[in-house]
Amino acid sequence: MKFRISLLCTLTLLSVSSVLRAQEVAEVTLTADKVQFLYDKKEFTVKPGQKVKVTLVNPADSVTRQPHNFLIVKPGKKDVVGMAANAGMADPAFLTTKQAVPESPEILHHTKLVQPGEQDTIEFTAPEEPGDYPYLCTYPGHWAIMNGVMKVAP
Ligand SMILES: [Cu+2]
Repeated sequence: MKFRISLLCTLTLLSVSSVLRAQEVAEVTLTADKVQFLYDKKEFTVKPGQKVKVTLVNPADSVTRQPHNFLIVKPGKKDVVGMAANAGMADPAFLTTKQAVPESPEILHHTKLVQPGEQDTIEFTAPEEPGDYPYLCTYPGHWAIMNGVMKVAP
């Protein structure tokens, strides 16, 4: 009887650990360029429904002193969100309270506006739907070149 219970426990632990492996967190660090408006990665890949941890690092630079952020948006919506960011400049709170994040239903997740020498980490669950999910920096004027793609693929 004791043997059977311990076997059952072992089997349960084994299945739990294989589930955990499948749900391994995808940890991604994006570092902004010190001078140009660029991330150091143009793409990264995660699995559908996977837990994802993204850290945006903004290296200090005494010359540019440039803040950046990181937004993931729905497939095909990079330009719409980028244009909304350009329009956001009319709002005095855009670069402060709003962290340069425009109001748009196309935005899935975002960091705060990361100042030089700082970093921010966000955690989210990847979409279940495979596809190319654009990411971009919505500090005005950056998004057209400061962007990339999070690929969701099984
Ligand atoms: Cu930027």
